[in-house]
Amino acid sequence: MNETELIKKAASAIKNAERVAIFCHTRPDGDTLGSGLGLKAALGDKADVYCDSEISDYYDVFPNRGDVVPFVDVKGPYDLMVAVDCADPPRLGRYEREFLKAKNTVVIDHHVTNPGFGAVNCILPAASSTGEIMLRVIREITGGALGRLSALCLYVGVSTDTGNFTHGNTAPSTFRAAADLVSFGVDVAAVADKLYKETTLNRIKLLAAVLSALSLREGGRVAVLRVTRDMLKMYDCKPYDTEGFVDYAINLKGVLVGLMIHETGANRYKVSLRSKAPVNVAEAASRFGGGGHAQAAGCQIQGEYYGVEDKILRAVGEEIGLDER
Ligand SMILES: [Mn+2]
Repeated sequence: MNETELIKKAASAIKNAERVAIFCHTRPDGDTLGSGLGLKAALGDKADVYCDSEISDYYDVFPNRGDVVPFVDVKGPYDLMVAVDCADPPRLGRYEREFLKAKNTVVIDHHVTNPGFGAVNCILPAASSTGEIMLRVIREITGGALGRLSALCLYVGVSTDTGNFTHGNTAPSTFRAAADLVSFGVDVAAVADKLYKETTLNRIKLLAAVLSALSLREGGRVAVLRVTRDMLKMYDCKPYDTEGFVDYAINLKGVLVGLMIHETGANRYKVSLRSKAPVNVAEAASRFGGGGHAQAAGCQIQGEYYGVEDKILRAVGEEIGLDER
C-alpha cells in the first residue's frame, strides 16, 4: 500500500468509529502528545487521550493538555483504539494489553522499527514525525479543514521531533506540513518561546551541576553526562527536567556519541544516546532492549553505575569502530 492509501485507511477507521481511545507513549515527548491531542481536538467528545506517564510542565504549551489524564484506567467502551508515535506495544505502558486484545486498532507512527501491531498500520518512516502524518490523517477525515488548536498541537509535534527543523529528518515535506500548520493559525514565535527559551532557575542549577561533571571517553569521541537522584532532589527537579541536557554532550566538537546516564532507582539507569551521522546509536541501545532512531536512542540498564557506564561505552565503542572501517 502506498502512503496515500495508508492515510486513507487510518482516516476512514477513525471517521467511522463512534468512541475513540487515543494512546500516547510512556515518557511522552512533544510528538506523541501533539499528535494525540491534535487528533483529540479534531474529534471532540468522541475521543479520549491516555498516557501512562507523568507529563512535564514543559507541555503546558498545549492549551488542551488537561485532556490527557495520566495513569487512569481505560474508561470505555471504545470501538476504536489509536496508538500515536508508539514504536512498539510496551511503549503503551499499562494500556498495552488492552490495546493488543482490541479488535479495531490503528497504529500511526514514523519509527522504522515499528512492527505494525495494529489492525490498521499507518507507519510512514519517511515522515519527520507522527505530527506530520497526523496532519494528513486529520485533513483526510475533515476533507481539508483543520482547527487552530489541532494545528498548534501538530506543529509542536513536528517542531520537537525535528529539533525545531534542524535535524536530518527535516525534509521538504516537513516544511510543507509546517507551512500548512502555520496557515491554520499557529503563532510560531510564541511556541518557540515556550518550547526552546523558557526555563526555571532550579533547572539551570541542575544543568550546571550535571555539566560540571561532564567527562570525555574513548579518546574524546564519547561524552558522558551523569544524573543522580540526589541531584534532582537537591534542585527540586523532576526526571523530565533533564530533557535536552544530552545535547550538550553531543554538541561538543569532535564528539561522535553523547550519553546521559540517568539514575532512575537503586541500581537502575536510563541511558539517552545521541550521535553524529553516520554513527548509529539505535543499534547500541537495542542490545539492552531499547531502541529509537539512528542519531537519538534510549535504553535502560541495571547494575551499579560504573558497570552500566562500562557496558554502554563498550557498545557504542563498537559502533564507532564499525563505522570507521
Ligand atoms: Mn515521533
